[in-house]
Amino acid sequence: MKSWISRPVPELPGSLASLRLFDTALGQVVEVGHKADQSMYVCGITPYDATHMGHAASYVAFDLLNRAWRDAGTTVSYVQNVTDIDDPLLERANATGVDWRELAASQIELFHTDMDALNVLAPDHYIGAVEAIPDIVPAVERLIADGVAYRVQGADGEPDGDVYYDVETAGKRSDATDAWTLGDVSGLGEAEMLELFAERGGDPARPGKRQALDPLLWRVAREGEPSWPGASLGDGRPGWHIECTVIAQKYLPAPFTVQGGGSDLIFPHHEMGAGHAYSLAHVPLARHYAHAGMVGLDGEKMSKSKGNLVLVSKLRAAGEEPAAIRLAILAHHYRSDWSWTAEGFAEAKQRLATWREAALKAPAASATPLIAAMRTELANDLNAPGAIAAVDHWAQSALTAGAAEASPVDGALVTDALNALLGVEL
Ligand code: 5CA
Ligand code: ZN
Repeated sequence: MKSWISRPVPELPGSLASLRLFDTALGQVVEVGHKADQSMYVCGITPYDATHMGHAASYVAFDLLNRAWRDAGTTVSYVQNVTDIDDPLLERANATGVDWRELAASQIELFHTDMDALNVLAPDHYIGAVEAIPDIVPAVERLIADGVAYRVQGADGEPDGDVYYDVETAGKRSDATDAWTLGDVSGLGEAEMLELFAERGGDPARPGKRQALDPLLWRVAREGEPSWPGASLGDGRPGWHIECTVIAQKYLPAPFTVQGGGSDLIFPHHEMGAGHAYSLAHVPLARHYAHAGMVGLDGEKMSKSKGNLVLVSKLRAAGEEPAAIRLAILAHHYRSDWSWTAEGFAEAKQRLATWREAALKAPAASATPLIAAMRTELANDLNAPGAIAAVDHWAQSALTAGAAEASPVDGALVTDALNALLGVEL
């Protein structure tokens, strides 16, 4: 599928030192390691209500990682999916009387426009679930052949043949130190897993499953639902986790460096995806799992059902500047849960105006130490608020020094650094 197009990233003198990142599975900040090539997979949208501030914040978070790596002189392979077939998309399409394909296409288009506006670098491969089906089918067939997936007999009017992943059997397959067992990514206990599984698309009570937590791999065709050829599986459509696993395995090295998404993807999505991947490839899917915090509105969870979505496109249509939206997001550490507020946005707009004024009055020799300070902050688990504080500090001294001492060279360099490292265009 076509992606959006990245805006150019200015080259800066010097480079970022090696990066430390919080690893969800290890529960601590780790050295990511300085390599010539890094790779990341960031879970994409399910295109029915794009792009709210929570989505935007998760892509801006991993854009910081992308930019930090690039600044360190690293080549980055970046893959993102789009869940262009899944229950929530079909439910929304049915509820609103829109064809699911049209709904998906329109929301994907909107998402790309928003990502471009927010200066988020585009993935190298942008892959839809539907286009991945020819790769997903043989993967599911292999899992069945290997005895870690099974078909369920239909009950209560459901057809026979839905395929589920056997988490228990899969987890016992290998005693290699890097082998996956349930809980390795999320670190959750069974009760928490059961609750989240039901909340986030799982079907713990489905009759015929071996374990309540077994996730769906292939859903055979139902009347009135779209389906695709599934070879020995029969016509149907893929489950959610296998989609990301198969796309990541096809387009990235095994293991790739970072699997990213919002913290609501830790379980079951990234947990199960890691399991699927290990069962298929016998190596871990990713070296590190990283997650961005959840964004709410004025202290409440942002959700379509509550009608409290803050959409990037709506703000843009109201004439708000994308750079200010991005700066409002970056004022919060990517791992924290936070709320979008009018005050927070007003502060970001004010800050952007201050920085613009300061760039015209940048003191001589002020850019190099500022860039070093920003790099130090960003290398420390992508501490954007720390980097922002460094820029604020620099801006205050620039504005105090007065225009007489202004150095256009430094102003230009700081402007480049804000763009290259934070993605904020002055
Ligand atoms: N298509 C799947 C991933 S394969 C999906 O979760 N789509 S999504 O549209 O629901 O979410 C896209 C990304 O935005 C995910 O990384 C998700 O964790 C993140 N996200 C969703 N809601 C929020 C929120 N309120 N705050 C922060 N991030 C969010
Ligand atoms: Zn995903």
